Amino acid sequence: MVNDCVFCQIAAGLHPADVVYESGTVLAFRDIHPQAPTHILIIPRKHIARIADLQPADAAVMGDVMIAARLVAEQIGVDDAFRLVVNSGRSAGQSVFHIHVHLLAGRRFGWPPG
Ligand code: DGP
Repeated sequence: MVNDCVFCQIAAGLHPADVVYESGTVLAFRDIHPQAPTHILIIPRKHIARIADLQPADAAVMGDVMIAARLVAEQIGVDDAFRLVVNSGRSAGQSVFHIHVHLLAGRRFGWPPG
């Protein structure tokens, strides 16, 4: 755990969050600034700052993150249509440096993304 990382704090139960799914390796909770009617963040419990920092040893936990995205989409009834977004690096829009997958649903999404 990285003490000054808010997502590590949420994973440790030290910071409040509206948790919708948890397992030994993954946590999913509602985004505090939703960009769609459904906006959930799926994180590995392990602190990894960015996709750009991933190592081969992280393959299993990142697989767990993607499977959790599918489970959460089913659980909340949006599995017919949803978007997953991962920002890596500040210029790409990343503001919290603990990997998170945004699960967005409940409205139409444009392409290409902004
Ligand atoms: P990104 O810009 O891709 O790094 O997304 C970070 C997201 O995290 C952003 O949509 C807002 C959300 N967020 C930041 N701090 C908190 C928090 O303390 N709790 C929750 N639930 N979401 C947070």
